[in-house]
Amino acid sequence: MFNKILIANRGEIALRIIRACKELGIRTVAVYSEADKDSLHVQLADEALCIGGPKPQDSYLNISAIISAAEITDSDAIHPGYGFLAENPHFAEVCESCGVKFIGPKPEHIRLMGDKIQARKIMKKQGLPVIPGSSDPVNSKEEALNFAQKLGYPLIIKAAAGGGGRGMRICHSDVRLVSSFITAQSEAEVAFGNSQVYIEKYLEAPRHIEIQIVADNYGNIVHLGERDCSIQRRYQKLIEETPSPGINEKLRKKIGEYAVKGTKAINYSSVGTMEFLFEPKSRQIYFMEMNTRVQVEHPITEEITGIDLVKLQILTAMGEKLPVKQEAIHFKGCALECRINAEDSENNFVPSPGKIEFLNLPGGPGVRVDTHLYPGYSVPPYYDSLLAKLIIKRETRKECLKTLKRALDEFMIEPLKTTIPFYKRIIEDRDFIEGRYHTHFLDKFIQEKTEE
Ligand code: MV4
Repeated sequence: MFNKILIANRGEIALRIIRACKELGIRTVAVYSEADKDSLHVQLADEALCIGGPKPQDSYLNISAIISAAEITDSDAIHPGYGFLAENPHFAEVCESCGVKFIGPKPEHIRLMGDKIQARKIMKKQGLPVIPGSSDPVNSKEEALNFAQKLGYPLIIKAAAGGGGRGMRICHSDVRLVSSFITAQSEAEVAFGNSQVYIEKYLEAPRHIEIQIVADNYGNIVHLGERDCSIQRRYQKLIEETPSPGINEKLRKKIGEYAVKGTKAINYSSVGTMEFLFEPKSRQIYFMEMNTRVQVEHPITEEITGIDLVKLQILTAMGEKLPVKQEAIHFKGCALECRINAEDSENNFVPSPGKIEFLNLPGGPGVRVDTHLYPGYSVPPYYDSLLAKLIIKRETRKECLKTLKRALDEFMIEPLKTTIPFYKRIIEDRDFIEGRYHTHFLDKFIQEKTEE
């Protein structure tokens, strides 16, 4: 049993974790940077410690400061949230060696899934369909050209230590492949300290479908359905929804079974997300990568399953057995999330931090807002620009869109520039309304609007 959990994060996810702890009767410790002294997570936790300067390196990524804070406060466990240290296997190891439970998977699983080449290999061996491509690192231009012969163009070069779109290169010809190969390798070395790259066939217009899984320490694993995260800009998701408008019951079951099979094979524990690409033309589904953290978009899964993912993550870390069997999990209704960012969507999404003079959060039936904002709060410029998650839950997708429209109209964050006006335009788009979209929908949408 945990008596006290330290939250190694900030913003809305720190609040989300504090709420779960309070309902479980667990005390909480907030850590914060000098830039976050007026933050709500500092106010709402039972205790709070300043751990360093505003730069992430000095505070939320400062492993020794965080471990010291856990020791000073006699915390039993650390919840890393998402981002920062959430997928750092070294941090998870340091926690364990200091006798503090890391609320997440075992370090070996974080490390394994952090290597996208290894992840592909393991999942392929388990019989999951993986995107056609190299099964080992591609070490030379000659090897790369060999794969191009076999697979045909277009191809994509990805960093083994990448993920989330960083360090990727799309190639349409031998000439481009050769020139991109060396730059991809050296970029990967600079960005991740690992120059290994691999090659995949590039799918032109897939949907991004991810499956939420939860596993305990005793080999029990369930999946909680999919999220469609195809609506994104520069690999930043903006709208997520479940169920996916592009997936039917049969396919949902099949992808869910793949996700459970793959995570069972590695004896995974804690929450996790298996990412797939779905190609509507061929109706093929391919495993892409696995995330070993709780994700930003987890609330939409909570809304349609009635399962509290953060509580389950804490309980499984405490060594409790999964309280539900797959047969008892049902998906009810539709849920959708819009990420409200401090970015000027009318001006190339430039960051727009500053002081909030007036705030009106939407509410009423079907509306959930996960946010750390309050009137008078100053959004610091040092961190990601997420201000709030607007989560809508309704019986049908059509009703979701109606509720979303009125919730966006109610939402006021003055005088900051946000992504709210952008969502107001997207929900008027015929293809979006019909659920006909893929991973390049937003690029096209933005391009068309800018040309008008
Ligand atoms: C791909 C792909 C097409 N084919 N891989 C982008 C994020 C990173 N996790 C992997 N990504 C992609 N990998 C192959 N073989 C297209 C993307 C991609 C994408 C994926 C998910 C959501 C949005 C995306 C937007 C552009 C490209």
